[in-house]
Amino acid sequence: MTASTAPIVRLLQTRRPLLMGIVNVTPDSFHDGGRYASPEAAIAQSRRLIDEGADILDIGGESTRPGAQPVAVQEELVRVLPVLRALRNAGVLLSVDTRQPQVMRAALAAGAAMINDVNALRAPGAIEAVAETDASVCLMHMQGEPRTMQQAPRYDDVVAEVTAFLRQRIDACVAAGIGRDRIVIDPGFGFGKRFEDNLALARALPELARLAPVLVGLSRKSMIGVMTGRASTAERLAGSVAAALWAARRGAAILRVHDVAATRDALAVWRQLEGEGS
Ligand code: 7PJ
Repeated sequence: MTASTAPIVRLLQTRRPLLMGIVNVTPDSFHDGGRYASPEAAIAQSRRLIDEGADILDIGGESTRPGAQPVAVQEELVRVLPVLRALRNAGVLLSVDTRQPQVMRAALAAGAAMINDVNALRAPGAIEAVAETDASVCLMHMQGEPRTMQQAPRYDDVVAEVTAFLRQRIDACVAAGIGRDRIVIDPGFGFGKRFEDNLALARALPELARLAPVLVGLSRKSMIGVMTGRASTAERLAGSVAAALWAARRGAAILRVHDVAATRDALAVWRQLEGEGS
């Protein structure tokens, strides 16, 4: 496959934004931790998200919510690989949410077409694991690491710092042989960010989108809780859909969501009201 036909780019040429459905094969993720912890439950949830219209599934075996403890590579593999194997011919692009080069390699060999790394391929060996394949990658900004990142996030100029970081990570990937058309970026809402940092980054989406296609993950996050006064993630659906629409209108290329059907319906209505067809 040549770089110009990288699957994510091909998909983005046909539809924007793409919907990425979240599949957490974990006991402890912030919204649905434990609900799909067995491979069987995760596979069933994946099939539901495909039926709802997901373009991409993002399969994760390690929770990166604030305070989460790291997971052993072996455990991550046991969680993620059966799901990938079951879905490799399901007709959607499969992404794996991992920070571990060993997991990246195994996942790509098992049929994943994209690596979603909240650590932006900074682990030793991570860039090489992706560069040696034709997979796409999402490079996310995070200040600190999940266990402690929300304790005291601080920035002098959050937009400038996140932009500089993402630009530097894009350059590192390109230098290692990952074509620009395989790269997606993400400001990392909630990853070592205060409420006001998240807001500033959301408002900077059009600027960020000039660097590379932008993936936006706001679904059910605490920022939505703050804006709606909804303490429980279960009550943040409407707020999350509003945020997804808003992000889509400001250039988000991929929306990472728990609720594919609701987000898709909202986008369809918005588009047709705007006179853009469906
Ligand atoms: C994100 C993510 C995000 C990307 C998580 C959750 C929390 N990856 N992984 N962007 N969030 N790229 O499931 O919402 O915002 S874990």
